[in-house]
Amino acid sequence: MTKPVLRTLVLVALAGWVAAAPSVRAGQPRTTVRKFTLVSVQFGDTRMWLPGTIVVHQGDKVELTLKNEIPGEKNEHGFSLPAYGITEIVRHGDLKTVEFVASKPGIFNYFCQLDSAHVGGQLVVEPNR
Ligand SMILES: [Cu+2]
Repeated sequence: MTKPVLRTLVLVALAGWVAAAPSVRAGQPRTTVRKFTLVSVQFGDTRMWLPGTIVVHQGDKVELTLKNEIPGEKNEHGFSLPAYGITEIVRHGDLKTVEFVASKPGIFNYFCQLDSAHVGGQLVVEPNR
């Protein structure tokens, strides 16, 4: 094996090692990223966000992708999670992404803030021990 080829192989191996290294420093807790897709749907006359319950751990980074699949003339529905200061409008056919750190343990409601008749859901944040 020639020296330039060997050098290239070493550099590629090092780059892979660096890319695979965890992004946390020693002694710091690792952040878990929890991703969910929440879909606003209608069954019969009932409109709701599904899944109706999502469970994470305190300290998790939460990424929610919001989709509005409710048919009809009104093409905007809301997603509100007041405990984490989140209020969004989701248009039919668009995706909205929201991110937050689940810093507070507890059970928190999410719902459509535009239509009080919608069935809401709950974010469950399990406490750290
Ligand atoms: Cu709505």
